[in-house]
Amino acid sequence: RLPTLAVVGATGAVGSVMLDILSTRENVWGEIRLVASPRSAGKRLTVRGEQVEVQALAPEVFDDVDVAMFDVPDEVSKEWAPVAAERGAVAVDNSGAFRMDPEVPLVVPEVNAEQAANRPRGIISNPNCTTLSMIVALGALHRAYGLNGLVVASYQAASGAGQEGIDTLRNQIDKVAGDRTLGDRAGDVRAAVGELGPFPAPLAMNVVPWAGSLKEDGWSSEELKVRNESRKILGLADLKVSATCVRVPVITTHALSVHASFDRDVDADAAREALAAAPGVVVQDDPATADFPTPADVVGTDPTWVGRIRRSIDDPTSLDLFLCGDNLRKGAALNTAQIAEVVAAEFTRG
Ligand code: 2RA
Repeated sequence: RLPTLAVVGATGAVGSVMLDILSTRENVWGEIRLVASPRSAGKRLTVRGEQVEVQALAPEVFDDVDVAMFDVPDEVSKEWAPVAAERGAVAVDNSGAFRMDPEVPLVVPEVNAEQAANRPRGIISNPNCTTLSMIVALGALHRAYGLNGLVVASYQAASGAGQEGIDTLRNQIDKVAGDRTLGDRAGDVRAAVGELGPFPAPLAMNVVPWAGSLKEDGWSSEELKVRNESRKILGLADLKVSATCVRVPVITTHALSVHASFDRDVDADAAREALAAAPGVVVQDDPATADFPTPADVVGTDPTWVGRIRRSIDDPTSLDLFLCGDNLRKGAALNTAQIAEVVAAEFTRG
């Protein structure tokens, strides 16, 4: 019997990418049930070429479900992932609700797939999209050299803030496009863009050094997620991590510039080879021909793209690199689907 899958949050920004991913990856599922808030119940969505009616979230939708994916806000996951688990499903959750729970594994299949089996609460967490956009490549470098420190600057896309983020950036771009008087006086862009939406400053024609909510000592929640989740996924409880998370006027695909320090001397060519050999990573690195990853070229693809790989001039044990990953695919839906497939393999193995 092929396992039954429920997709909770099927109508959201990540949910629609999930339906595309489930329709194009090798099919390992029997029934696929689509679930959303009562507001969206009754809608018909296409998955694997078939129309499926969306059901309202309720305990009974999890009956006979083997794996339930959640792409919903933290508070919805907090309440409903345990309900799915109680009813016998393995919950794969893409919210922040359980990521740092010691009884919930935080899984990136290319890095720590084996941890998916150790799930005392019946819940597996999917990391935050910013962590996910770099961690597959960093896992490969850790295996080669032993990672001991990260200094990260992110360049995060508007869609990380959901459909509201996308709509806000598009509306702001409409407002400033074609106005050649803007951009050389303080405040002129702010006056022109209108609604700020989920961002604390204008995003069109700007960069904003903020994502998430304010935590202790001036850190943002997003910066703490990059630190804490990287430590948990790599199994490096003392890894030194400093992150500065920045929003940029890109619709989809997060980019990161990373200074990574290791236990051993590194070599840029050997690092390129280790990255090129790693599953899920593509090296695009020839600055002489302007060949490096950018969000505009990477969006819609599955891998983590890496370029600008250099050995630090002042420290032979450090590498500097630039990474790009589609925050809605590997950063969210794809990694969730990959975790679910790891669990599905347990069912088909019997
Ligand atoms: C962001 N990482 O980009 C967050 C969303 N998960 O805002």
